[in-house]
Amino acid sequence: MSGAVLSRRALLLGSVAISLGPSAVEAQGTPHHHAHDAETAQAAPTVRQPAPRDAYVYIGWPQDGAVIYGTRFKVWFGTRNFGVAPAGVNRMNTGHHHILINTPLPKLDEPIPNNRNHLHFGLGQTETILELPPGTHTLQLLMGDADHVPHDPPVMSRRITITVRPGRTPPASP
Ligand SMILES: [Cu+2]
Repeated sequence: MSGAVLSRRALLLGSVAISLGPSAVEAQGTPHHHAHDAETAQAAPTVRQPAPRDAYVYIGWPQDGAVIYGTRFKVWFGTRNFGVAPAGVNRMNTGHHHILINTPLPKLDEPIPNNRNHLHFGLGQTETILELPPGTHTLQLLMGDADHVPHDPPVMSRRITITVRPGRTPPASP
């Protein structure tokens, strides 16, 4: 199995090298640990769990286009025809939430990255308090399975745009 993965990687690398031509030499000059990261990602399970066609997830609050006063604000998540389960729990038609902040969709056949633009809610949370600087931001929800891999088809919300303004509104929740 790992042999198949390796050969697929080799094919991918080969095609990249061909399409990039001379600049591929520069790309290969990137530090070695990047290659190791790629290996780690490839070694992780990449079988995508099925999701019902009618499953969806949405951002209950804030709404698309909202102007929010205060850099700390609550976000809550909703699902339909799909359940929430903590990370590590394999159960059909469930997953845990991820918020993508100011970033496009990640690769759907790999675990969702874990960084400030990709927040995991691996305990099964359905709301959070975000802290974002003043300005315009995009938010999108994407469910991941027990191993943080998006389902097939992906269960994700629309990407919304919000504007955060400095201000002193009372917190939305205690
Ligand atoms: Cu996750």
